[in-house]
Amino acid sequence: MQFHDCLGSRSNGRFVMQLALLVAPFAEATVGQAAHAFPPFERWISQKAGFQTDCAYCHVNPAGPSGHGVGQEGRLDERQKQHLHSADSPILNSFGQHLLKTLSYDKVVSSVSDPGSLAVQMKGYDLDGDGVSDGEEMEHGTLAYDPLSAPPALVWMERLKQNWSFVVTLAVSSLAGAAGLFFLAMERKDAAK
Ligand SMILES: [Ca+2]
Repeated sequence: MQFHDCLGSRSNGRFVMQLALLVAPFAEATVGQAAHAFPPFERWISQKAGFQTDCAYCHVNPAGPSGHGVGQEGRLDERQKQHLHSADSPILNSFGQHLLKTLSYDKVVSSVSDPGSLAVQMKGYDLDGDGVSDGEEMEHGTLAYDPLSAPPALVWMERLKQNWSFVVTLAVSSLAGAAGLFFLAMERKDAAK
């Protein structure tokens, strides 16, 4: 896997500037120490999450866009290739498309030198509506396009915030009920004497 894999291809000056970022992961692959070298975004998410993610975090194909498989460039027709860097890119999953739609292709690519800034920019969005922002999901490695994939603690906190009045009411009611039962028991105990 190369830099090209998780960012798509474009033959212009920006990629030349970003070439330096290619060198380290590509070198890892060529020296044979790793069969799989990780592009900056994938590597950042994996480091933050504490487990290995793959290109499927943003791309259709877990192996990235290079190749002839589903969601890879070799399988696209000319019309589809015209949309490679647009918000309806055929090589991106719904979160990848959401990133381009929200920030633009250029902003996403410019974040490659500081992947954490991409997560910061996405903290104002929640694509899957699970209550955990896209940026927080990136930091935890959970899928920002899947409401069933989210950090449990953050989901619990969000639900607590949304339902705090119900929780308080339930707690007060429970305490009142327990107190009532206690005094009733005490009264019966006194009456039995
Ligand atoms: Ca979310």
